[in-house]
Amino acid sequence: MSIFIQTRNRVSKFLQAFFRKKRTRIGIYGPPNAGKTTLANRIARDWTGEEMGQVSEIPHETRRASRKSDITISGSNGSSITIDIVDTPGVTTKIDYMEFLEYGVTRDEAVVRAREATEGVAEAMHWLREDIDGVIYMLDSTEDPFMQVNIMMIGIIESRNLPVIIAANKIDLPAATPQRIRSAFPQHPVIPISCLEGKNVEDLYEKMVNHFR
Ligand SMILES: Nc1nc2c(ncn2[C@@H]2O[C@H](COP(=O)(O)OP(=O)(O)O)[C@@H](O)[C@H]2O)c(=O)[nH]1
Ligand SMILES: [Mg+2]
Repeated sequence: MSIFIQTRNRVSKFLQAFFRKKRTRIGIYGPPNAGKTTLANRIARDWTGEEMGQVSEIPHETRRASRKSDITISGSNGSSITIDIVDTPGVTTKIDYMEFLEYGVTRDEAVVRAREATEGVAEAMHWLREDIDGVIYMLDSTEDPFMQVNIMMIGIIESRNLPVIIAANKIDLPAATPQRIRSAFPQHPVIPISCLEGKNVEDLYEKMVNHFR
């Protein structure tokens, strides 16, 4: 090998190491019960073999953001990304402890839950400002996508110029209308999925590899 090529290779290795992109942090945002933790667990399970967090039908089960680092996702064309997945509490504009009482939680527990959930939302918003490189915005396809909180959150994400993929979840349910989500947010890629059954999650992984690089 000529000395020129050797030197060039060495320089390019050095530059690669020097400018190595920091890890990409992907936050999963969206309203309570959309399936964020179910997705985080599925991603973690599919690519690392471990679960992340507790899934529950009680709103605000996830009250603190939780993170799993160094997950490498590969696409079909051989490219891959290494990401940290951040599962966030559901963002709402109103958290009422009364809402937990319906799920058999005691009054005292419900008050604590509501307070923790409020702090969790503030924390998730802080992360969005400071610490996130891309967003999976998770929606339940059986719900109205035009909820005020969705419009507000997508607006904040856009104002930060963060790449976003909208996951239209729960397409296994007969009432699911992912096309409503598509027409609500035509400016962003929308991937219809079922986190529960695993339907189309491969499409989501493929999109993540290409969109978050
Ligand atoms: N039918 C259906 N239910 C789902 C799906 N994904 C999540 N769920 C359910 O929705 C509820 C809320 O899920 P969770 O992941 O805790 O939502 P989070 O609040 O957004 O983190 C749980 O009962 C899940 O089992 C899905 O694809 N289809
Ligand atoms: Mg959750």
